[in-house]
Amino acid sequence: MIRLHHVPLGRSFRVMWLLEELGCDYEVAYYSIRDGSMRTPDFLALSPAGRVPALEWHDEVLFESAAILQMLCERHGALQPEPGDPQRARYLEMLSYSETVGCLLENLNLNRVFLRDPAQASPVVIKLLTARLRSALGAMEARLAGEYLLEDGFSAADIMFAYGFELARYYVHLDAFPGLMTYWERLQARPAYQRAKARDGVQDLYDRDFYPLPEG
Ligand SMILES: N[C@@H](CCC(=O)N[C@@H](CS)C(=O)NCC(=O)O)C(=O)O
Repeated sequence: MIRLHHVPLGRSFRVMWLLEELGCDYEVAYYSIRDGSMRTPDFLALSPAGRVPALEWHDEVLFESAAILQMLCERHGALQPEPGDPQRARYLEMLSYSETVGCLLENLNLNRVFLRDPAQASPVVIKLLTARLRSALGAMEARLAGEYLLEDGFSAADIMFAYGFELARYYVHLDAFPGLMTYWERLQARPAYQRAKARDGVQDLYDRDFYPLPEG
């Protein structure tokens, strides 16, 4: 039995996409960050910090997207360079770097989307976080050499990173990163990505397509 605990457009989408790439059969339990469903004792027993993803994998329960991706790749012997492979270090670097991007997005979300009173948001912090996000993406634009993050082809590192790139569009103009845009279009064409998108659900995080920088 595989059950993914998921928020539409949340980091749990990474796991959903990988499960589709691996051809797994899985159930989805849907949550919202806004309705308290992630603070129930039942959910906290699965994910102590009340976060998604959490994955029930037969008789195990795991949280943290990078760890879940890593576990799934290991169990399937797929979509990651094995220990000892020359691409392994770059792969691990990209798994972690994706959460550098993820944390910037999370802090932008807190300031721009989740505060009940928008007046509590800090324009200075928003500008700083947006600049840091732009620079984190710029570093990847310069790094991207071939079709995917690793020379050997598509891997779970692409899933980790591309999820953040998809969300960054709410805060930065992605046409500033033409290399990443081409890469992103290539990933979106993958049948497994499209199957995952069909199961993602309706997001209730963002209420507009783009959040421009505050005035001043
Ligand atoms: N580093 C964790 C972060 C998980 C995380 O923060 N997930 C968000 C959704 S993208 C969440 O569940 N937030 C709920 C909350 O902050 O209450 C991972 O990659 O799994």
